[in-house]
Amino acid sequence: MGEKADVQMAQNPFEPYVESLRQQLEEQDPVFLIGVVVALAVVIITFVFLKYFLTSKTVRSAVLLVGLCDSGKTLLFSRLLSGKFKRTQTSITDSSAPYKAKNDRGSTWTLIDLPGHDSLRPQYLEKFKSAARAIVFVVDSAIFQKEVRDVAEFLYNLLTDPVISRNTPAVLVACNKQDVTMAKSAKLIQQQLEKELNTLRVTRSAALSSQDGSVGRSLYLGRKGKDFEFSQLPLKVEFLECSARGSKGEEGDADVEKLERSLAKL
Ligand SMILES: Nc1nc2c(ncn2[C@@H]2O[C@H](COP(=O)(O)OP(=O)(O)O)[C@@H](O)[C@H]2O)c(=O)[nH]1
Ligand SMILES: [Mg+2]
Repeated sequence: MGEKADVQMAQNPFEPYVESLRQQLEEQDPVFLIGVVVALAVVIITFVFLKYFLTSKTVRSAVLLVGLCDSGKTLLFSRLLSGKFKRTQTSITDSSAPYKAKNDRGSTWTLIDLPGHDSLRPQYLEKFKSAARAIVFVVDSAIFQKEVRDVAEFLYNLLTDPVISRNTPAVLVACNKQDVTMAKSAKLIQQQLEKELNTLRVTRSAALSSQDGSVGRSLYLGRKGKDFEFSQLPLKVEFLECSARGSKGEEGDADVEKLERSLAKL
């Protein structure tokens, strides 16, 4: 019996190496061994987490239409889905439908029209923000001058939201109603919003710190000590012009090509 084992040992060419490795390991400091095990564990856990985060990103497939009341979200919603003009009613609930992006991959997003009314907005945003792959922020360019304050506040709340700044969905600012003669251009709207957000972030963080004495919870928008620009944000903010109504009125096509192109790139 003992002879048999000896023969087997002699046959295994790796046996001497394994044996010396075992001896070396035994000579090592146990702290070193624990270190090796911990390092391996950390690497494995990192991989599992990475995989989890990457897959959870692909799960996010909602495209949210948000914006103040009457900015044209519901009309954009039906234009993107069917191309048809619809007389809209004030929406009090959300509606959603699958939207096929115009790209080769044939990506399908869930387009969600959120009600714009002030009292309903937070609860619906809360419901869908974690699923957002992109947020289409619709602005009424025709009366932008009058609404700039409200638009900036809404955008500020969106951009400083902890879930949104963690998930970093693409934000597409759709400067709608470009068919109206007095409509402001996307460039001008961007500049005005940057100016407005620049002051808003100072007043907001000051108000917060005087309230509870800490600024830890709130997120400071952009870079400190520099004038605010959208390019400072961790998420991509893109400004584009569109007209859900279109220049030819209700019978004609909408002018939403730029928006469709951006949605195809998501
Ligand atoms: N002139 C013009 N009117 C628009 C445009 N988009 C929407 N509207 C009108 O603006 C009003 C509000 O649109 P709606 O889609 O209900 O806005 P919502 O409250 O954001 O859903 C409706 O009377 C639309 O016909 C546009 O691009 N140009
Ligand atoms: Mg609506």
